[in-house]
Amino acid sequence: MKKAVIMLVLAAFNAAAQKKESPKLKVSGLVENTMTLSAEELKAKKVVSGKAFKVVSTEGQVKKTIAAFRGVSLKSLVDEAKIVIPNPKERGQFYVSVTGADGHKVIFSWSELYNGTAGDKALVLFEENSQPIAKDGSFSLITTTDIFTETRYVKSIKNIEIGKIR
Ligand SMILES: Nc1nc2c(c(=O)[nH]1)N[C@H]1C(S)=C(S)[C@@H](COP(=O)(O)O)O[C@H]1N2
Ligand SMILES: [Mo]
Repeated sequence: MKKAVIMLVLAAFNAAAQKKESPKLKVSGLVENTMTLSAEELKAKKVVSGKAFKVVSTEGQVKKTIAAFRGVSLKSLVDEAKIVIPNPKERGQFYVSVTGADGHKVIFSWSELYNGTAGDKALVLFEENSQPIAKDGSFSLITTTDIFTETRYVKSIKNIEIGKIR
């Protein structure tokens, strides 16, 4: 009897260890709704697709090309999380930071997303080259309006955080 219980406990631990957690993307900071999203949940939102995104260095060298991609706009996620801006006059002081699993971090200003062209062109991808992004985690970020796109190409995104400059 005792042995059977131990076996059962071991089996349960084993099952838990084998169950692969799918990577999640966190949207947090100065927002009303903190969100934790899986690739499946992103797919259920308004999906944007495109072709031939070039990762270009600041010297103009093409580092690589993403043949086809699918994702959602960064702005749509920020909108859903809803930034808390108590004083609208200070909206130009807010930013959105995007951080990879290795700590690599880039930012977008509120004005870039809401007053400029990057708003609908900064994309959180769940598919690169028509495949789920497996190697580097589930999500990456591209900004198709950037000329030199390398700096804001973030692989394996883990966090999107809304903040305000001090
Ligand atoms: N998370 C993360 N993303 C990153 C980087 C990084 O170090 N960490 N480096 C950037 C730089 S400098 C380049 S050139 C490209 C390289 O992408 P690749 O390794 O897929 O060719 O990723 C960009 N995105
Ligand atoms: Mo680079």
